[in-house]
Amino acid sequence: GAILPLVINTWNFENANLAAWRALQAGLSPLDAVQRGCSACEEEQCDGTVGFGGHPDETGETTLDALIMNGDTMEVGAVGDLRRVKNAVDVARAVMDHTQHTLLVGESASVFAQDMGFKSESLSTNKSMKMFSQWLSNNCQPNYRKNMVPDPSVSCGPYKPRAEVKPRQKPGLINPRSHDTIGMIVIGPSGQVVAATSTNGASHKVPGRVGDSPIAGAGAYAESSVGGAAATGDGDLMMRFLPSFLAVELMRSGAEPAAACKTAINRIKKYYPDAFAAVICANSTGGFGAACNKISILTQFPFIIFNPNSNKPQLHSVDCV
Ligand code: SD4
Repeated sequence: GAILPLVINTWNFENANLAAWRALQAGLSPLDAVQRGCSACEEEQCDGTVGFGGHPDETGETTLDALIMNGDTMEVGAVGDLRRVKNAVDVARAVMDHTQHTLLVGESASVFAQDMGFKSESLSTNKSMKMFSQWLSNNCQPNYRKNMVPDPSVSCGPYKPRAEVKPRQKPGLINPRSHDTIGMIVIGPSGQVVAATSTNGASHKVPGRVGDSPIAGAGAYAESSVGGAAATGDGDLMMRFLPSFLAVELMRSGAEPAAACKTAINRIKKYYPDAFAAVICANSTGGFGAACNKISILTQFPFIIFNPNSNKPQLHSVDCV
């Protein structure tokens, strides 16, 4: 029989898991629960990789990506490159509830958020400013530019294409652990599957960069008749493969969650063996699993589940393959 409800999320983000579980216990909908869970991570700045004060871009600004998906109706709300608003997943929910759109980005997303009553404030902290100044004093290295050189008269940028094009930089090796999204799947007591993500993306990204997290099928996906998936890792590479969509499709064809996650990871690995990539999966009966690509800095991937059997947030860890 089904073991429901289920809350499962990436990494060791226990308070987020607990917040979602408590919301379910209080009778809130799975959608509200997954939103509460990701929101808890934004408030506590999980790992410095979710919410304000983390991972400044090339100009020193922290920007946020988030998504929420309702697997009953297939509605999605998402924001990318959101500026000056801390509550990224709440804004994503507002996109879902108050517009007919799926994804709003950049300054315009911030204007929308302001219209919805969200507070506009700097997302910088002493910590993020320090990361930024260290990066500047390190000659803006590492960075995400390919075949480009900064104007030598300025400390960093404007960038120009190199006169002589160098071979492509090997992908997947920039700041491999500098970004860890919260991705969460909640399955309600009656089998409603929802998913959400929230992140501040990649350190020293080119302004305007949007990662995998706010893209349906990449950062997360949910369909109540099948299950859900959520991804974390090097979004620039992962989003080329829609791993969350792929994992849900594999579960639709009968794959167990762990096997579905593994195949989604293997697809990325085939092209980018050094990619930092992990996926969590859950099916509509409460089965769950995860997979990750084994690289030097990630040999085991932690995730947390809460279900009626665990009776508390239970830390799991999967060996990367
Ligand atoms: C991104 N996927 O923006 C996110 C970050 C992440 O573990 O998940 N890091 O690339």
